[in-house]
Amino acid sequence: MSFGKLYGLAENGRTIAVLVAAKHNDLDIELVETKPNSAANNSAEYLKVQPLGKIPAFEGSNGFTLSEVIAIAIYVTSQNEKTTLLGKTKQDYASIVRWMSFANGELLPKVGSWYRPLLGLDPYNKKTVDEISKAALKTIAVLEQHLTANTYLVGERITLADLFTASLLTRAFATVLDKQFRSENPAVTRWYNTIIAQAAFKAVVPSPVFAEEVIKYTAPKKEEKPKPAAAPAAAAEEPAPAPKAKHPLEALGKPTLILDEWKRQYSNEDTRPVALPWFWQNYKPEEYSLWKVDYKYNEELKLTFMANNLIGGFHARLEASRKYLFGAQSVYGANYACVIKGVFLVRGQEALPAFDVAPDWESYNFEKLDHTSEADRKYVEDMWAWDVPVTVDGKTLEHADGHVFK
Ligand SMILES: N[C@@H](CCC(=O)N[C@@H](CS)C(=O)NCC(=O)O)C(=O)O
Repeated sequence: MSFGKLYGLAENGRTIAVLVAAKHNDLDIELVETKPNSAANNSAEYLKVQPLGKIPAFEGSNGFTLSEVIAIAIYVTSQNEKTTLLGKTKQDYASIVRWMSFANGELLPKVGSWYRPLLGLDPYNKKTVDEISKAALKTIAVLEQHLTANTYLVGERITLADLFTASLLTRAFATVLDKQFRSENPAVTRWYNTIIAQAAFKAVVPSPVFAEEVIKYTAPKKEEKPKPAAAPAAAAEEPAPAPKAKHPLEALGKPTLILDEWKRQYSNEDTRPVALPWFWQNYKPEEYSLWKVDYKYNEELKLTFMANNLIGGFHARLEASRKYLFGAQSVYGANYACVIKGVFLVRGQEALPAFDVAPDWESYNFEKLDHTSEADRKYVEDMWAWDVPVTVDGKTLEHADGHVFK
C-alpha cells in the first residue's frame, strides 16, 4: 500500500531527495507532479499542506501532512525502525541534520541562483551570475574540504545526509559543475559518483547528467519585426482615443466549435478513446486550422528538461492568444539528442496572428496540416496523446516531456 503522496517534480532536487530516501526503505510513495507557482499548488487545498505553495509537500495515506523537505525526508526515513541512514548516536543524528540544513539552506540556494538564470528560469544578469557562481563555489569548498578527510558526510557509512545532499546537487552537476570543476574538486566528485551509484538513487535517477562545460545563457531568439504600415493620413490627423488593443483574431467572430469545450474534453477525458474522437467529430475546418509547430534549432538543445523549459516559456508568452489556441508540444529523445515537436489548433486559417504575440515565435517552423489526410490526422493524434515516439533522421526518439497549451 502506498505510504503517501509526494507533491513535487521528477527532476527537482528536493523531490528527488525524498524519493531516494523512500526507495532506500522500500516505502512506496506516489509522486504527484506539481509545478511550483502553478494554479494547482496555489489552491486552498494545497496551501493547507504547503502554506507557501512550494514543492515538495507530503500527504500520508493516514492523513498526516508535512511540508519542508528536511522534515519530510527524516519522516520518511524514520519509518524504518532499523534504518542506518539516521546514524548511530545522537551526535551522528545532529550531524546528519547539520549537513541536510547546509545543503538545503546554503548550497542549493547558491547553486540554484547560478544555474537558474542560465536556464532561463530567472532573469539573467551576467554580473550577478558571476558573483553568485563565486559564492556557490565557496560553499561547495566546504564539502570538498570535509570529503577530502572523510569518505561520507557523517560516520563511516552512507547516511541520509549523503543521499539528501547529492540529490540536491543533481541539477548543479548537470549544468554548472562541469568537467573543470570536477577535476578541481576530486573529493566531492568521488563522493557524488559513489552516492549516485547506490541502488536507491539509481532507481529514482537512472542516468544523472554531467555537464561538460558550464551551460551558456542563450537569450531568447527574437528578430525585430517591421512596424505595421502607418495608418492613412486622414486618420492620422485626428488622433483617436487610445483604443484597448484588440486581438486581431477577435475580428473572426464567435466560432461554433467552442475552444474551451475541446479543452475540457482533452483535460477530463481519456485522450485516445474519448477526447480525440470527440475532436474529429466536432472539428470545424472552416473555423480552425491545424499546425505542426517544431523548434528550428534542435541541434542547440542539450538537456531534455532545458528543452522542456523552453516550451514552457514559449507557452507562457502565448498567453495573449489563449482564447484562440490549443496545442501540445513535447521533447522527444534524450539529453544531448532531443527535438521539440508539437501540433496546435489555431483559430482561423493563418498561424501568425495567433503566434506572433510571443517574441520567440520565429524560433519555430509552422507547417499547416491537412485534416483530410490520414497521415496528418494520425500525426495530430500522436502529438496530443504523447504515447508514441517520433522518428527523426532514421532514429526513434521516445517522448520525454512536454507542455499542453490550453
Ligand atoms: N523551505 C522549503 C523550500 C522549498 C522550495 O523553495 N521549493 C522550490 C522548488 S525546489 C519551490 O517550490 N519554489 C517555488 C517558489 O519559491 O515559489 C523546503 O525546504 O522544502
